[in-house]
Amino acid sequence: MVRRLFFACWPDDRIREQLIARRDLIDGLSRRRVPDHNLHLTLLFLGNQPADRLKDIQSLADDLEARFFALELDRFGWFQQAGVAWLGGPATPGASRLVKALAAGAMARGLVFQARAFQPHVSLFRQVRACPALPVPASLRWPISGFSLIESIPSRPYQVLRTWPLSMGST
Ligand code: 2AM
Repeated sequence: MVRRLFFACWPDDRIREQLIARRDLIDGLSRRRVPDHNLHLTLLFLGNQPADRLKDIQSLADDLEARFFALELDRFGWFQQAGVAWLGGPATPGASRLVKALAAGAMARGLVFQARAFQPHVSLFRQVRACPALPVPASLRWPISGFSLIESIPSRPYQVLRTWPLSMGST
């Protein structure tokens, strides 16, 4: 049995509202709007993993020491090939460190996954075949005080399996 898993920043209600407001600015790009309850920012996509590796996957997050950071989501974009329209921003050092540490922990445990370059984004619409010029949104500052392990099950809302806090001390 396999489970489709990824680590992500999961929005609280305030950030979700802000994401929805920005998604509304580009409404109608396609009929596949990402539902409110699925909005997230992927840190590391693990994909299908043997179910019996779930404990190892959690232990890699348990062992990780990472600090609070913030993301600035200040632009809309479009991944043409994937047909995804998104809200995103630059990869800050704190975010990149966390992604690297997650990937290193996954590799150290022998997990097989396809690492993609980290490009912070929240997917807003899928199946966007053509994209008009997009507006410039008001920048959204998203303080990231934790990260979550998420499971994707077809036709169901993403499930937050567990959340780990990030430490608040200065670097
Ligand atoms: P996307 O939103 O840009 O499509 C669940 O599928 C999450 O994992 C989505 O945020 C998705 O990104 C991301 N994802 C899916 N396949 C991926 C891959 N091969 N590499 C990195 N992220 C992936």
